[in-house]
Amino acid sequence: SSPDSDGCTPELEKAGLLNKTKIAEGGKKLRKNWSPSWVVLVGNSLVFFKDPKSQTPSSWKPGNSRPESSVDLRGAKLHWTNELSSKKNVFKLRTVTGNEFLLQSETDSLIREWYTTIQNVIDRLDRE
Ligand code: I3S
Repeated sequence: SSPDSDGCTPELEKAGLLNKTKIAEGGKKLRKNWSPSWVVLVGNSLVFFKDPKSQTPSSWKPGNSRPESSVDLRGAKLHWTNELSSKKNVFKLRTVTGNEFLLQSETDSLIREWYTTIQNVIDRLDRE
């Protein structure tokens, strides 16, 4: 059986290293500050961890490490953007509470996978 045969642990959808910056908090614009972040998509949340070097896909669990922040994906919006950064492969994530993040990877296929996987979770939550 799977390690979560009781179904009490939310499903780990995806984990990996992305460049991240928060650009708004509650609708208020913030100064950009890009940094690498270990990003974990689990259940209805996108969870950010600070120190990518100490993270592995199995170390996201509560108690194993402390998330920097966590984003509720219910009602969130994703948009590819060429205007908000000079970097390539950037999309914006906006939460219902008006928090906005840019996520980026130099690897086209990788950032497309993240976009699709996060959008699938948002779509699933929209149908609930
Ligand atoms: O939107 P901006 O102001 O061009 O964003 C750049 C700044 O955040 C810059 O930091 P300083 O304001 O301390 O110079 C960053 O180093 C750049 O990476 C930001 O631009 P990009 O195009 O990389 O998102």
